[in-house]
Amino acid sequence: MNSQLSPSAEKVQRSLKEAGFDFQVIELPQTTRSAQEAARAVGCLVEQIVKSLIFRTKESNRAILILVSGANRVNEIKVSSSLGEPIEKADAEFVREKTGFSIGGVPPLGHREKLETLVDEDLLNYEVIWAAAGTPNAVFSLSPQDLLKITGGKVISVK
Ligand code: 5CA
Repeated sequence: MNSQLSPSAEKVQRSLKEAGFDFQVIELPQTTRSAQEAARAVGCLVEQIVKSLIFRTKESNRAILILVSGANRVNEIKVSSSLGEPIEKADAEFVREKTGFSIGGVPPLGHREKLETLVDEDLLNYEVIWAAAGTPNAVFSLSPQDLLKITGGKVISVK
């Protein structure tokens, strides 16, 4: 099973296993590049899709991973004030450098370095949510509680 995962999706599957979780990464024929597309591909609400967004702290140049419900937009002012430092959306190169993955497939775990992680409280409204798994057509499903376990993320209001 899953012997045909592409290398980036396989990397995520391995990270999940190493963290002690059984979640099955699946690669779909359809694109899951955006939250809308992922929701359509797996047949769930867009709110159940986990967007793994990388922000950059403007002063200390750190990467912050914000896991956002697919329908929400990050309020940068609000998150900045909770971090005590302004943030901005990272560019594609910074994302690749910090995570080892390309935009559209960035997973919530398995990054090159351990990232400080914030989790949108709205994701806790659903029993099952879906996250990207390394490529623009790879995903896996889990509960919001397990998302907190695998990421060590802190729940906040982001929108
Ligand atoms: N696979 C899907 C759903 S699981 C996914 O990865 N969605 S995502 O929202 O986490 O990733 C796409 C996000 O990347 C977009 O919402 C957008 O915020 C960001 N993005 C897209 N293009 C760029 C770009 N050129 N520079 C910086 N960020 C970008």
